[in-house]
Amino acid sequence: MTGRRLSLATLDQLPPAIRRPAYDVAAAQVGVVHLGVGAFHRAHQAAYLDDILGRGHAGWAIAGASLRSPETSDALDPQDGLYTLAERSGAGDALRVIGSLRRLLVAPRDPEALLAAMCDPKVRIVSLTVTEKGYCHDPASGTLDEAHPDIRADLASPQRPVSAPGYLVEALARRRAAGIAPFTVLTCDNLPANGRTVAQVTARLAALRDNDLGRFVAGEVAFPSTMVDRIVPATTDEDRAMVRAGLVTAQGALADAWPVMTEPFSQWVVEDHFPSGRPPLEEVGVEVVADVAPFEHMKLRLLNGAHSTLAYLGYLAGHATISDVMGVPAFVRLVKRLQDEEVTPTLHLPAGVDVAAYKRALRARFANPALRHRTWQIAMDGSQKLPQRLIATARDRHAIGAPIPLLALGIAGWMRYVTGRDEAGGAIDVRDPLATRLRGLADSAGPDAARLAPALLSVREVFGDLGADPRFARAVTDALARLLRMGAAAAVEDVAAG
Ligand code: CS2
Repeated sequence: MTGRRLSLATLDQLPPAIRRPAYDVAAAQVGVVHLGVGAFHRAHQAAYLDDILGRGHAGWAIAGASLRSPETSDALDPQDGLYTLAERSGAGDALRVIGSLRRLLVAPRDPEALLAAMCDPKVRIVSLTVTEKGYCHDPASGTLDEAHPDIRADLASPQRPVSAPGYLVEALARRRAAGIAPFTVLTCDNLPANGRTVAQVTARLAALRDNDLGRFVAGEVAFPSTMVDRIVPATTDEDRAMVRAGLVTAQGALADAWPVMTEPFSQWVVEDHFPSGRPPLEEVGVEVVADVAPFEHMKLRLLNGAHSTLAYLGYLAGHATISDVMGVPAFVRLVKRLQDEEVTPTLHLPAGVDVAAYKRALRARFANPALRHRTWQIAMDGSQKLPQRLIATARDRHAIGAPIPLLALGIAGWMRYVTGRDEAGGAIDVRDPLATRLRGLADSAGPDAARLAPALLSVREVFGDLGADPRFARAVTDALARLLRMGAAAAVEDVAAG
């Protein structure tokens, strides 16, 4: 990155229209360590905490850690942790500089520095966005994958962890040994019952180290559940150029090595269970509730379930972004029918939510023309996402004998996608922890739904025991047969027409 950079020294030169920290950034104190300092965190939690700091609560700044790649830290260190958040819509781009990220850490470079930060008594929350696969769990059952290479490494050398659960357990053990109250673990990933799942994974890893430590984690550490929602496509060089053109000063434009693109919408629902204290989240629009489950189901099934369906089928039909897919009337009809007919009847809605308005708003968000959210990006890690996004809904429908033609088409889209070949015979760059295994199953089955569907339905991490259910298998096999025969665009047209 060349030229003048966004930093504390240049912040005041920005035009007044660009919102910036309304507090003394240098005086803010770290109260949260965050694992997984990627784009989603920087568009969501870090923006809420920027608002909290702006309201005078100086103790809630963030130390953000990357568990793998140093890229974010290397980009933001020369900028004093400052970065631009661009809220994009058809009405234009609103730029805002965020200051809540006060420290950047790269775990593999200096694991002790991260553990020391997690053991600071002033740190009362350790939050996470490490994506679904970062929890090293079995997606279908939610239990720790004890054979996971990172978990084995963490059991072999607990003091030098690799995985997110490994860091949590080691830091909690050190705090306990030092007589420091545990931090609250705040997961902000799209897992089902995310607090409970992370509690289970962490307590199990702790117990594998030492039973007493396992009991301590299970009994003394709080793991509130959350529902997080904001669409955040990966940043491109075009986005960097757009931001640079907006960061004008009298001395020329300022470069930001890693701005984050997002939409105007944002929602965060948090279970109120923070025995070690928390920021006054209600002041900045966070919904603090007793039970997150109804919000979580609504969001995972209506938003993420539809997103994955649009991503697989849209990619196969040749569309690069979700807003492109939403330009095709048959896809819009498919999503609407999926949401109305197959998902909504499975939900116990949160009190006071107008679900029709919620769904309309979702479709408008998907259609946002200013967000270039790639179908390929959402298609990533499907083995970790499908269980809570589509399969749980199918399971509930199945339990009451209700049909699932639309869910089945989404699941079939995933099956077609993980074969690694698109409809024109070109290669698909399938990113998934199970990619090699899925590809192997698909290669031996060949492009025949009657063989391919059962081969993939046997993957228990994804389907659990539902894969063996003849009625479910028939619905998915039929959908896959249609998809292979007609291609995605025509299959969507056909199924959406009902
Ligand atoms: C998306 C989510 O990439 C994906 O799988 O479905 O990241 C989605 O954009 C967010 O959950 C929206 O809150």
